Amino acid sequence: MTVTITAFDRSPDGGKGLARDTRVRWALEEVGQPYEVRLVPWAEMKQPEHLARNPFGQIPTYEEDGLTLFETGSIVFHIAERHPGLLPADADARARAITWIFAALSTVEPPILELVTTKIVEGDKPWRDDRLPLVEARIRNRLDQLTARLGDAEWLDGAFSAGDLIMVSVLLRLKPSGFLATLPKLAAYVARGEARPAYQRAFAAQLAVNTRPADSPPCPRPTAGLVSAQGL
Ligand code: GTB
Repeated sequence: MTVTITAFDRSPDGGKGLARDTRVRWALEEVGQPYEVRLVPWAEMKQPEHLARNPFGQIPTYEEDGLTLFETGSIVFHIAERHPGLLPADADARARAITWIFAALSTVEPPILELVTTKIVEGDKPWRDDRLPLVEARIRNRLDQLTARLGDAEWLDGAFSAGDLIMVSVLLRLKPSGFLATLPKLAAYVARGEARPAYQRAFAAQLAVNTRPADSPPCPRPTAGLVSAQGL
């Protein structure tokens, strides 16, 4: 089976691992599935070739023997369904782990993305200063609720699962904001995720892409060049 994902040719974060291909890389590393990476330059993200993979012209996408997927949650869920290691065998435990994928993406991540929007995208707008405390309060509320549920457990529901993978990935986006520093249990949860060897490999692979020399050959057109995940 050949798996190919897409990633930014150069991520705006310069390799901090915040672009969402890191989540997919992490899932593939957890299950031991080798993969190739198709680097998509900005100029090509909204071109027909990439829109055929993702109608919104975004990364990451996932291609596997004729199947093309987009949306990180769906991709990670698919990987977890096809390989052992990211979802429990017990049907109820599996349903709960899947619930955490949805909770991370639809309940925890939205206010975190609002923070990025308020601070960066709308940073020069007149409403920024009024809006920021409201957004921060919404995040704090979610993090307090999550902390209460996590308690002293290592992971959200028994063994590490795709739900934890997505939740840790979502929370990593908060690192620069200082929120996690005020919530030691949640910070330790995120640190446990980051310490996993599979995360480390995923992070290193995206870092290599995003820190390759500026004068390295330009990314070839997607159909022409598949770059090995380990090869960069
Ligand atoms: N819901 C989709 C999913 O989960 O797959 C969202 C995908 C998405 O937002 N993709 C972004 C993208 O392609 C990259 S990850 N953006 C280009 C576009 O929309 O035209 C989001 C992201 C980008 C950059 C940083 N960064 O530099 O810190 C962090 C996260």
